[in-house]
Amino acid sequence: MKKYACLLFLGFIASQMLAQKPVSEADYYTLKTIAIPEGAVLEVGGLAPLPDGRLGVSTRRGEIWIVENPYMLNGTEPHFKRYASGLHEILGLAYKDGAFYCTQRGELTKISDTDGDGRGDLFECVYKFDLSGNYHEYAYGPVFDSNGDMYVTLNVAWIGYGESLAKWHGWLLKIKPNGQMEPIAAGLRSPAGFNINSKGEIFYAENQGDWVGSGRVTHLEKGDFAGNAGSLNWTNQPGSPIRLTKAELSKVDDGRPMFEAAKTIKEMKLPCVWFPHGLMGISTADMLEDNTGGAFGPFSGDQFVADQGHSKIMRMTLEKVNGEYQGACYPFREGWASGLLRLRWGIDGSMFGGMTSRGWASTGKKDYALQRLVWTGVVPFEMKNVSARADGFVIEFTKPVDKDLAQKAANYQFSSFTYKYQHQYGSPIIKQGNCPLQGIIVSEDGKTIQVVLDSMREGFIHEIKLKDLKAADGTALLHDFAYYTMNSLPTGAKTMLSDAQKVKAMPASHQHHGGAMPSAPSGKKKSKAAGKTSTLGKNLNTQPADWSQPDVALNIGTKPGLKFDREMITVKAGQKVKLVFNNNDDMQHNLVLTLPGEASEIGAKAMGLGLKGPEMFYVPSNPKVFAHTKILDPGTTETIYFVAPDKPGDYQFVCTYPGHYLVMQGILRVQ
Ligand SMILES: [Cu+2]
Repeated sequence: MKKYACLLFLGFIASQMLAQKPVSEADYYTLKTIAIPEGAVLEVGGLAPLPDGRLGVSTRRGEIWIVENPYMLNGTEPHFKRYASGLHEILGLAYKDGAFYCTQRGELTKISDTDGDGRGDLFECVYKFDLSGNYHEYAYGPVFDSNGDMYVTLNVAWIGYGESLAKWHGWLLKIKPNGQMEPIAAGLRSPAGFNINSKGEIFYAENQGDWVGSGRVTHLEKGDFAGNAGSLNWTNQPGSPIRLTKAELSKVDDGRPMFEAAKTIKEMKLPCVWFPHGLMGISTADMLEDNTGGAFGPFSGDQFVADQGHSKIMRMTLEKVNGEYQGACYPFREGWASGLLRLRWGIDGSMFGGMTSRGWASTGKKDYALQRLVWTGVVPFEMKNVSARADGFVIEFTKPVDKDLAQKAANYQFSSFTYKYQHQYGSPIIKQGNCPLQGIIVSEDGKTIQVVLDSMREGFIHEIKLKDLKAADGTALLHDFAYYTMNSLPTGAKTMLSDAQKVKAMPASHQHHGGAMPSAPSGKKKSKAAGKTSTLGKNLNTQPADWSQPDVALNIGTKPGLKFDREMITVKAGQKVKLVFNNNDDMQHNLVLTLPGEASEIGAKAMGLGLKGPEMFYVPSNPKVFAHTKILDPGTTETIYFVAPDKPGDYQFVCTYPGHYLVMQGILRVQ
């Protein structure tokens, strides 16, 4: 208690200081790195904090370690002891009543230390998983429910598309301690993260892929189909709570939004929150509900969602509208050391993050890492919650807002969009439109702002962008955007606005002030088309008419782990080049040729394209780019033609798909 009061006091002092300078995530949440001893390759697959303060860690190398003193109290070193080894890729770990439970590739295993020497010595199979041997048949869990039953999820295989080659892959399964299994939900693709919240409800996070336009979180109940077709191979099996077939699903496989597909496929469960690809993250992983009672900051009851590829965590808030969950996602804390796969609470309300990036590259550069995220005691100025109304949103903040800034219409921007539901990999952003702001109502205490909007759309993701808002104490907003998934528009009367609350019609030139958004269909068509042309001119797919033949033909492919299959290619100055880019990986990629030393800047600019990114193939319109491909789906090829620069040097090629540029680069040497 005393420590907590002290924290609050320090927090008060720090917040007074912060009000004076730009804010960063590290001002509020500190990452502490847990030193891993040499000899331990801690590619974390699972984390299980023990009640006595030690931490169980399972690895993709098939080991389980017990870390003593993971909190590094008084600056002392942690101590690692190997509890088990020789297991097969343990991607999930739990601890209950003195035993560890883990998912290996082929089974759910209970491990006990019967002689008390600190090493597991009794290995019991609880339930065996069917396997085809495909590399993509990952198994996750277990997560215990309050009855002591376990839940696991199984990935579909990857054979150029997601397919369930062995029974129950693509499913959420419930397994009793005696090994009795009950299939619960289907349609899962790559369910690396799932949890059971304090109400006993199951949520799982999905990665972009085939049938999955973007990352998302879905509330799963028995009989739900979450969208990926592979799992439907087993709906004819005894015990399946779902009867849906691939043939029935193919009838809606025409690129219509998932919201529309769900109108005819009654088993289909819509995500409660979409995490727009590249804008919020690129590969959702573990989930964790904030049940720390305030020890982790002002977000009690929210859920945190890890992103493996972007080495960060995001935050999610939910509300029930017309009987189903929907809600919003927000950025939270980036800068983790490696690919963030697992999240668990420590006994002090800090958050452990277990990381690995082998084969699943990440913006955090380390191959593996273990870190702990600790609240500094300072409350950040954030959107705490976004809640839907029939004609807008109520945005709640962690602190009272500066009311003058909150009244300015130019500080808000709203739009909506969705994705295709299709068997192809991922989706472009489609059906985008603006939601003009009509009214602003700031609450008396300054903690909430109600915005009244035009053109809200059921079934769409709504982007909420705030600019230049400050707290009443002068603190800048830490994150200024959120995405709300509007599966259902709340019913209710239209908000009555007083004259003071009504937004005055702005001059047309201010309508899209400073935003990253393309304008509405009727809007600034000219500038948009111009931007597109200058980029597309560098994407020549046919041999120029004045070439009799190319001087040189090159091939570049992709490899798993965000790599090109060649690190350097060499051409002569001024040569006519034909380049075949072959994407043999299981993710989308492009290839962008830049001036020497400019690849990272172009990659960073690509991430800043926002909602415009997909339609521009994530290629910024920039003179430092001299040729590029489009975004290639897995297993596809594109041929481009360009003339090598006249000036010799080490030019670069880079994939500008969001987040990939940090690692996916090579050299085009011009001699
Ligand atoms: Cu890429």
